[in-house]
Amino acid sequence: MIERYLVQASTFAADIDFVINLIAVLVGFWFFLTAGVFFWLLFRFRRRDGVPSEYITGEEKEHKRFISIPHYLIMVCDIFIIVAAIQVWVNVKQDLPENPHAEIRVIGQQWAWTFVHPGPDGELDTADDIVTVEELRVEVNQPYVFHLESRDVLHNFSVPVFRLKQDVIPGRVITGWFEATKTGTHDIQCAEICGIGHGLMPGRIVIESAADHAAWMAGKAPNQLAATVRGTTVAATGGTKLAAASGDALNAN
Ligand SMILES: [Cu+2]
Repeated sequence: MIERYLVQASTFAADIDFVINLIAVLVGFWFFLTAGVFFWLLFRFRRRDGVPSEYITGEEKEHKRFISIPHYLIMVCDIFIIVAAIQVWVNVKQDLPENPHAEIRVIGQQWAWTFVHPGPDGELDTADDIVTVEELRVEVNQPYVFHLESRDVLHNFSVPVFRLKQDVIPGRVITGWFEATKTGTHDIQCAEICGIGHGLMPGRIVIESAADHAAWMAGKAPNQLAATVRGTTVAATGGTKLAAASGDALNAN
């Protein structure tokens, strides 16, 4: 259902859509059933002249089963949802790829995203790191590990086409992964209210072929931002250093 409106562009997007669809179908079934029964009862037992209302305590067995039987059936539905959700959770949030193609750093701040790419040597925190603001570039069909950091408040790194959403918490480095399955340019959003400019915190992810990605990298000399971000984390002292160095670039936006 969801992929008709928003393309699936990561290896786990279909799994997450499956869980959302499963919940929608199971909860939707009970919602429409109970709403239907409710309105039917309202109509069937509406006030009528000369018919006194019946007093029901709900304690008799034949009355109680109208609650207990649906209750047990709904609990069976819950088991399906929990099993599916845990499987997807472990795959997406607990496990990390053993041999990631590259590691990237994603830094949220009021109100922009900064991305640190490892550069041609494939290693973060080296001289050839490529730092961009509001544009993340990755190679298609390659697993990436990302490290999320915040320079100020709570943000949330959200890539809707990946079905990826992860809180970014100041003082912590949160690690996760993704593997893109389609080339293209898509939105990155902040999905946590982070201040007055929250809605103006856009980013984009450019998913490209290996050749295009190599060409982009070759044409991108390591810049001054990279030298400053290198070897620092926001959790430590790097936050203020980065702020000073990237101020010009960010203010230009
Ligand atoms: Cu934000």
